Amino acid sequence: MRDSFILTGILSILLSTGCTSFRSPYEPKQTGSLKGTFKGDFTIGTAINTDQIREKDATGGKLITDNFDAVTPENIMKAEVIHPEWDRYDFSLSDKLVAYAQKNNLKVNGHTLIWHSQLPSFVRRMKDADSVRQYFTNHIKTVASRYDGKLESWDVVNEALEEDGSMRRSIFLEKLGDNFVVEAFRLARQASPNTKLYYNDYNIEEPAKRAGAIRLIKKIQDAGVHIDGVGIQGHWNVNYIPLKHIEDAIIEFAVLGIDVAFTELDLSVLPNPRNTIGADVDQNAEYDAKLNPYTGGLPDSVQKKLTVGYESLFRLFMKHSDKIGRVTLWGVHDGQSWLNNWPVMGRTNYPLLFDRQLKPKPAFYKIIKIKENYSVNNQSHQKNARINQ
Ligand code: 9MR
Repeated sequence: MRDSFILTGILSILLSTGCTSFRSPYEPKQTGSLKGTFKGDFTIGTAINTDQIREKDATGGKLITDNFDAVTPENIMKAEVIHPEWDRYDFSLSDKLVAYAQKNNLKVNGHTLIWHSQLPSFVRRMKDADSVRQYFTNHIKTVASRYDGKLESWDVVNEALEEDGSMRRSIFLEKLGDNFVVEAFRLARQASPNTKLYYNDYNIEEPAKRAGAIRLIKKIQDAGVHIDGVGIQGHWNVNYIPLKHIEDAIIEFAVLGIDVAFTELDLSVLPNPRNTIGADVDQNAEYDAKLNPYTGGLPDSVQKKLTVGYESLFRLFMKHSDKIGRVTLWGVHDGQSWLNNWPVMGRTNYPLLFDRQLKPKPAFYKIIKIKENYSVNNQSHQKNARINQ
């Protein structure tokens, strides 16, 4: 009984993570690619994992280079991977990523220099402020300078805010004080003057946290320190996509004179047991079959919700494309998504534009259509305007 329970668990993790051998080939679509569709509007990117950087999957590789013009490493540039010990850095995978991107004409967004999560254990054990400061300075200088000009952008600081807009209680706030974000940008600019610098966070479209982000960005600017943009992560649920807040955030951030990017877009279709929003990686809950209702496939009604969700978001992105530099999806296909394992391990989620077989979903076709219609409407609008002159 216990064995069969373990076997079911392993199988569901394998299925949800996309370890399936029955993948049919990705075929280039007559209908167009994502990057071709949004050329001239904004860069379109995806997060990629180690196997994708190592080019283990030829079909998936073609899908990436056909559809995206930018990539963000999902995990391999995080401190615990790139800087595992006090005096040892491991650039093997990030160098490979840069080479892969150069070969395929992809821009790279570095993710991320300073984040309270996924810190190496030697940092987590630090007790005194001097050690933390030394780590912080060395880490930014060493990593950012190695890739100066080779990356399009850096998420310099990730998730430094609480939901109420105050500074998150992290090791950096505790040991370095609330100027650490300004300091991180100052160091990153010195080390990497040819790479754009972003502040990145989830839920910063929500009013209180947005106000906190605006305060933080103004603080950086008032200190005379360079910042290029803000990344709204965009981890939403098909039942909660706060369009009005997102639009207000785009407008208010753009007023600060910086670029707005959507950096980690995905739409969960599964219930969140704690009913919270966002992407706090420390949240988790016990597995319960009731929380995993679509193991046999996505019902049409939910597929429609997903399509409508993506459609309304891309309509908004098009409306504000003059303020938006990049839209990045957090993963290439459903099998790869972190949402199969957060906040509950081993579920089957469907948050992206390509399914586990790498097949484009209805949402993919819909957003390509929006752009086609958008262009036609805009042309006839302009034509009418000329006729009325
Ligand atoms: O997708 C990432 C997942 O594979 C990792 O296990 C997780 C652990 O920290 O981080 C995920 O990516 C996060 C990103 O780095 C920052 N914003 C929230 C993302 C989803 O948790």
